[in-house]
Amino acid sequence: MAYDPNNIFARILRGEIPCKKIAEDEHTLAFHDINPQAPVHALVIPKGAYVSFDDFSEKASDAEIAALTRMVGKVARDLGCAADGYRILSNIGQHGHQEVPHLHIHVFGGASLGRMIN
Ligand code: D5M
Repeated sequence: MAYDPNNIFARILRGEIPCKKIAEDEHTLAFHDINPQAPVHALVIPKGAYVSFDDFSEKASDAEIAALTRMVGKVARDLGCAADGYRILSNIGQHGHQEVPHLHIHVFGGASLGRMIN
């Protein structure tokens, strides 16, 4: 799938629409999900134009991959999830029921999440 530069997260990255920012670095942005599914529900996205984990895992630089991984861990720690645990998830494409076509890692926490994966 070609990257759509007008998807909602691209617009957040360009500052065209607001977000509740948690943290940012050279390669990544983290913000609160607009429709939280848990007491903590954050999203971590790369600043690069990647549709999903699929193209990211193939085309992103080692620095981008490292930054995304580090940011996911930092966000979970900073939001107080590290001690009791949390869940990370990325929906990919049609079968993954991905809605926004810009890679995002969900970080869920703040309560026992049960055994469901979505
Ligand atoms: O999930 C896409 C997620 O993106 C879903 O949990 C809602 C969230 N979302 C959508 N628009 C916004 C804005 N504007 N701010 C914050 N969060 C948003 P998916 O994995 O693609 O199904």
